[in-house]
Amino acid sequence: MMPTITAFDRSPDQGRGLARDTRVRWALEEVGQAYEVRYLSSAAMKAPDHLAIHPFGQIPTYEEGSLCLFETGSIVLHLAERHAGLLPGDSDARARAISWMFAAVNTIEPPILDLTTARIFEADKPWSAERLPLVKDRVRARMAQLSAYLGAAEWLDGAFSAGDLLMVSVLLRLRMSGILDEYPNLAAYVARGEARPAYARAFAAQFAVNSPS
Ligand code: GTB
Repeated sequence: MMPTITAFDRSPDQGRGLARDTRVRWALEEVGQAYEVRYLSSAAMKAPDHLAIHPFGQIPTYEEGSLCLFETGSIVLHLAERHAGLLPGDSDARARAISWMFAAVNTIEPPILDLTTARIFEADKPWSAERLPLVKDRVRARMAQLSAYLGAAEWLDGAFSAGDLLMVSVLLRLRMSGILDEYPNLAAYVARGEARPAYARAFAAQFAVNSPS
């Protein structure tokens, strides 16, 4: 059965691939699963039909027959468990890859989101300039740890996995701040992720809908 995901009818990022449907599209492309997209306006995201499948009224969601999922971590894990290619066969390596999935969305993404909030949504607050260096330092602290762990490795734990897919997707959001480039091995890691044909297909699919015309 062909799954259906939801996405912004027009992403505010104008096709830069930062909205979270891109990571779900990427996982679908990695495993070779065709999919459909239902595009939603901001109002439609908060309407009862959508709230019935996403309690927080957000995108993306994933529907496959009677199964409805929300949260990108859980959607990518579902795809990785049902299809070959995103999790190792060895059970210990699989558990480690899942740890990296959680690390991406639970440990690395929150300070990056906080930075986005500080740079964009709180920029006009009187305390913004004073707070921003603290927020950047928290991001840099995590980046330094991740950079030290990755070292010269190609991926986080052996072969490319769903852990890398989520980690690259999260790190991509740092690029605009300039902080990603302060860690050349992380910048190269993100570039390796973006160079994967499946990522290119996912990016192109969302770009076709969101790019300014
Ligand atoms: N934890 C959830 C998950 O991982 O699925 C978070 C989902 C989420 O934040 N979805 C956002 C959303 O639906 C879209 S991706 N927001 C609408 C709302 O909450 O009402 C976040 C996002 C939005 C815009 C940009 N951008 O313009 O660059 C980037 C990312």
